[in-house]
Amino acid sequence: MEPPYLSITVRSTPRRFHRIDPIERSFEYGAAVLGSITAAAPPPLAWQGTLLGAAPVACDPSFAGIERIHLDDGAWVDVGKGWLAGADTLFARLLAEVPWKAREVPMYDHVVPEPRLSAWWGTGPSPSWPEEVTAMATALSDRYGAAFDSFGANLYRDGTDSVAWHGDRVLREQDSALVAVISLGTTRRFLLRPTGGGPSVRLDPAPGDLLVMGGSCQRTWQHAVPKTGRPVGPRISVTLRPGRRRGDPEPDVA
Ligand SMILES: O=C(O)CCC(=O)C(=O)O
Repeated sequence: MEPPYLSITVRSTPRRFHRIDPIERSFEYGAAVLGSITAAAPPPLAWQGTLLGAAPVACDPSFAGIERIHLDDGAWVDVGKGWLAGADTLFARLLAEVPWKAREVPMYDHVVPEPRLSAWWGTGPSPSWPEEVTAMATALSDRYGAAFDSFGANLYRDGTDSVAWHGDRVLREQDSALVAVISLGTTRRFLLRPTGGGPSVRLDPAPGDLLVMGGSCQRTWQHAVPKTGRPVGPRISVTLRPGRRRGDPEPDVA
C-alpha cells in the first residue's frame, strides 16, 4: 500500500449467541480505498422461545387491557401487554427471512456500523410485508386514526447490541407523532427520559408486548435500549409508524 492511502478495517468480534460471517464493505474516493467495514451477516442465533409464543400470530384488534402512561402534559406511551399472540412464531420467521444488515452511522469524521441489525420495508402495506404485520398496521391505524404505513425491524443479537438515547429524527420535528414498537424474543430494557435529562421511566417489554409512543414523545422525550452485561438472547423490535420519513433509506425488502 502506498501513501496517500488510508485503509481502516473494523471487524466484528464473535459474540456469545451468534456466528459472524463477515461482509467487507469498502469506502472509496477515486482510486483510493478510504476504509472498510465488516458488517455482521444474518445470524443464526441460539434462542429459546416461550411456552405460549409458538401460537399462530395474531394481534388483539380490541386493544383490551392497553394502559396509557402520561409522561408529561403532552407525551404519553401506551403499553399493551401480550397484544400479539404467537410472538415466537413471528420472531423465528423474521430472524430467518429478513435481509438483516448493519446500518452505518456517522461518528465524528467516520462511519461505524450500528450496534444492531435492521431492515426497512418501505411504504406499505405492500405484498412484501408479512400478512401479520399488515394486520397489526391495520389495527393500529384504526385505533389511532393515522395510517401506520412505514414498517421496519431491528435485531439486537445479544446484550452488546443497543440503541442510544434518541427521539425519532424527523418525527421529533412534528408537534405530535406516533411510533409503535412490538417486541419479540428476549425481554430487554426500554427506557424513556425527558429530552435534556431527568429520571428515566423503565419498561421491560416482553415478547408480544406493544408500546405506542405518542403526543410530543419524540420531541420532548428520548428512548433507548441500553446494552446489558447479562448474557441475553436475541430480541427483535417491529416498528410501525405513520408516514414515510424524510431521509429514510431505500427499502431493504422490495
Ligand atoms: O428496538 C426498540 O425497542 C426501539 C427501536 C427504536 O427506537 C428505533 O428504531 O428508533
